[in-house]
Amino acid sequence: MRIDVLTLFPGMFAGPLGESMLKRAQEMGALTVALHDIRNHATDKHRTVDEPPYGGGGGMVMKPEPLVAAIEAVVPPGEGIPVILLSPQGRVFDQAAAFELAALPRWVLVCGHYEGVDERVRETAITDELSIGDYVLTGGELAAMVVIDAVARLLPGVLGDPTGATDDSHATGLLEYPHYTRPPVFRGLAVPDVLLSGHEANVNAWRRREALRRTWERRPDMLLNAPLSETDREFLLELAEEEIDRKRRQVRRG
Ligand code: 4GX
Repeated sequence: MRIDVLTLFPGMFAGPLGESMLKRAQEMGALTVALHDIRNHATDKHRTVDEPPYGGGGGMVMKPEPLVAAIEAVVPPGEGIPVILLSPQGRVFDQAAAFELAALPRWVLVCGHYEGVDERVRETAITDELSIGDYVLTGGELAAMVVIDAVARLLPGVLGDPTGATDDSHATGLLEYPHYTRPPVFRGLAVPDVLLSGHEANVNAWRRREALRRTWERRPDMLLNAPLSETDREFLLELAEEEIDRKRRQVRRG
């Protein structure tokens, strides 16, 4: 997979891309990230990339010519390569979007800065818009790195799991079950017996229940879309009944 990144601050990417899994994915040849400095496409002697907005209001807006020139310099026209702008106005990036991008051979990320980009950049050169969440960053670079990281770990071989990361949180549509490793007792807290039993079916059933319990407690909204078996539904009904009983006792106490 090849990802082209257009940015005014290519230096921001060195840390994340140069360590751990993203470094390994690139060394393996599973991932190529090509960084492009938008400022190289400015044409005046001051290498201007931003201007005050028409209509006033303060802040600065990225002017269209350098940004569109930068995009056109990396995207071969007419090949259907997605050109994705990171912005709070985009579709919220989630695990489903990560899977969609992981299936593509090539795509482009455009990092905006300041108050944003001239609207004509969107109209002429952007095919999609993604937001990593409902908060405001200083620029699209950290958002781009989040997207790259979430997609790279899905590429075959990158996690050491040749099938891709299919068992983790959000791939199952549930939060993850709790994990334990040695020692068996830490500060008086024991690892659940079932995990030491070596009984695989019991371990799997316990993990499934704990994943359901966590999701019920912390992200009940996710249960609306998760694929659930009849056994799962019975267990969730038990959790719901326990909660009703607790609330009933609370009300009785006043
Ligand atoms: N998820 N920001 C982009 C400037 C900007 C605004 C509009 C293009 C269009 C963000 C987010 C995010 C702040 C990055 C504004 N560029 N990006 N920047 N949340 O908050 O992706």
